[in-house]
Order: sequence, then C-alpha cells, then structure tokens
Amino acid sequence: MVPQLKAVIFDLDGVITDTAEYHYRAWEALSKELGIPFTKGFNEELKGISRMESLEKILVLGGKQNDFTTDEKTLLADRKNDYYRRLIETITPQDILPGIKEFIFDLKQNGIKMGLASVSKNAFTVISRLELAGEFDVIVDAALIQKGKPDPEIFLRAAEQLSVVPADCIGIEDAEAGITAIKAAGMFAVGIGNVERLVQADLIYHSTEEIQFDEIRAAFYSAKS
Ligand code: B16
Ligand code: MG
Repeated sequence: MVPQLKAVIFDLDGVITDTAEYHYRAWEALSKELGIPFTKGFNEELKGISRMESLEKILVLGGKQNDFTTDEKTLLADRKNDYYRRLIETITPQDILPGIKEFIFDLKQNGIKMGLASVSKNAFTVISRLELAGEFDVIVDAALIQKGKPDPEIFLRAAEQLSVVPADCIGIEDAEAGITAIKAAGMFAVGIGNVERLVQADLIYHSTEEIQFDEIRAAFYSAKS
C-alpha cells in the first residue's frame, strides 16, 4: 500500500508552546538548591525525557547519583514539578508558538487527523490552558506509557488510537530523543530547531514560524515515492 498522509502527531513542549523554557527554569532552580551547575546546553539533553530520568541525569552531572534514596529522589522530582506547575499557571492562548494555529487550520481543512504525543504528565493542563484540547482527535495519556522517548511507544500509541498506520503519519518534535522515537515508529519526522541536533529528521525548520503544510505534505509524498 502506498502511504497516504492521514495524521500529524505533535510533541507539546517546544513545538506547540515554549514550555521547554519552563522545564529548564524549574530544573535550574532545583539544581541550584542542590549545588549542581546546570546549563542551557545540558538542558537540551533533557528535552523529551521523563521527569525521573531527567533528575537522574542531573544528579550524575553533579556527581550526586548515590546521595539520595528512592523516596528522596521522588521528593526532589515533586519539588521540580511544583516549580514547573507554578510557571505554567500563567499560560494563555497567547503562548501558542507562531505558525502553529495556521498549521492546525490547514490540517483541519485537509482532513488530516491530529494527535498529541507528549510524555509530560502536565500535558493536558498545558493544552487546556492554551485552549487547544478540542482540536486534537487523540491526546495520549503519558501516565499509561511504559517507555519514554526515544522509545517509539508514545507515537505508536497515538497512531493506534487514531486508527492510522504509522507509515501514514507525520511526527513533529523539537527534541533529538523525540525525532529518534518518530523514526523508530516508522513515521515521517519533522524537526523544529537546530539542524545539527536533529539530523535524523526528514525535514527541519529552524522555528515553528516557518512551518508550511504544503511543503511538509510534498516532502512526505516525495520521501515515500
Ligand atoms: P513532566 P514532551 C517532555 O514533554 C519534556 O520535553 C521534558 O522536558 C519533561 O521532562 C517531560 O515532558 C516530562 O514532563 O515532568 O511535566 O511530566 O517534549 O514529550 O512534550
Ligand atoms: Mg519537546
């Protein structure tokens, strides 16, 4: 069967809105309290990675991986989440990244289904604050996902819930781990951000502002032919 574009599956943080910045600020605050030097560069490695895995990486960065019990780590992760939740309280529809509303409009006009594949347990809160919840045919519940990105599970789950085969889907991501997950799921990958970091993507835009539905559709079909 020749693939046909039927669905677009979005990452949330860094694609629909800039919550990637809020995750960064929340981890930065916690790292400071723990005396761990945390940089924007290191934060790139946490994009698309679950809360607990992110904490483990930060502790390794600070050489503190053996300093806390499992219960203490849970408290640290909860503290980061409190900081993050305080930051997302102020989100409004104005925080939808440029070009995304127009892209959603084009998808609807062309009868393309929409899915959300965010590993964030706060995804539904964010998408509701952006007033976009009604736009999605499927929002995968991150709590039901066993393996985070770069595992393809969340993208495969979205396709399954949309009743679409992976080859007929496009995934959009800003994180290296996310692009790896999309490719492992057998989907066409659109990357948002730095070309060097997102080399595996089939098509890359520097920012969401540049996204063009017609261009993405043409690239999808030419890759499949
Ligand atoms: P939470 P995505 C990911 O969301 C973020 O990129 C990552 O930085 C974060 O640690 C992860 O969600 C978990 O988020 O702590 O809110 O459950 O990129 O998959 O939309
Ligand atoms: Mg992201």
